[in-house]
Amino acid sequence: MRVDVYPTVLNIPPAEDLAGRVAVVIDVLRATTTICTALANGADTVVPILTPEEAFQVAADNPDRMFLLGGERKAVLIPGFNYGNSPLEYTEARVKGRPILFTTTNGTRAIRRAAGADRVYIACLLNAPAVARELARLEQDVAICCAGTHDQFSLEDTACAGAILHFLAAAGAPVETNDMGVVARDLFREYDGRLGDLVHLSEHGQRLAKLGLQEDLLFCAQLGTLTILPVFTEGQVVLPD
Ligand code: 3SL
Ligand code: MG
Repeated sequence: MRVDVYPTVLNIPPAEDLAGRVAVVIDVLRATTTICTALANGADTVVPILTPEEAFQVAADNPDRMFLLGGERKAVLIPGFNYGNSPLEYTEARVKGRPILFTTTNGTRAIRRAAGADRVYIACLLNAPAVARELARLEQDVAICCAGTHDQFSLEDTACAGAILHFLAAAGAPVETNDMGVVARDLFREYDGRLGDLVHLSEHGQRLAKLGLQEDLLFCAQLGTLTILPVFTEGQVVLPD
């Protein structure tokens, strides 16, 4: 199977190039980690939305759905939203059974751009080994779509892509990859066992640390704590039955 890695939202192939492939979207800091955490804690669905204005509109048009509004701009809570983009905010007590409208700077854009693939998985370090096992089972070609930060390569998303390639190899899957995939796999292997260091070293990690969000960095750097496989389908991220 062929597993190519794309480093930023801008590099995500157009829908016609994703057709026939499985996509995996990654934004370790912090959108996909937060989405996975919310769903693991029982959120009904997470709807990736491109702008705060659109989120307010969808909530106003569907008062019966009782949507929660979550996300960030410049890494902080959007005025009028219920929660920001810290996975630690999405506790079971707050999200169980609730649908969430979610908008972030890079992550939700990446999810929406990957929509042309046959199936779109949402991944982060927490569920990377589980996603790799699922890809090995499917034996279909894969596009690993990193969100990156403001259209630039990011260490943490690339390492997570590398983790998926590493665990695919561990599962015995014969994988061909592109140059970005080779870099990603080597980066993960270099930092395996000290992903917290890598996340702290990353540019965006340092930005979040300056905002006092060190706990988020530690949380997002955990490897393999979840086995869920969220999929983006019909405009929303859900856990399949
Ligand atoms: O860009 C995004 O999608 C966010 O996850 C970035 S932040 O970590 O909330 O700043
Ligand atoms: Mg990010």
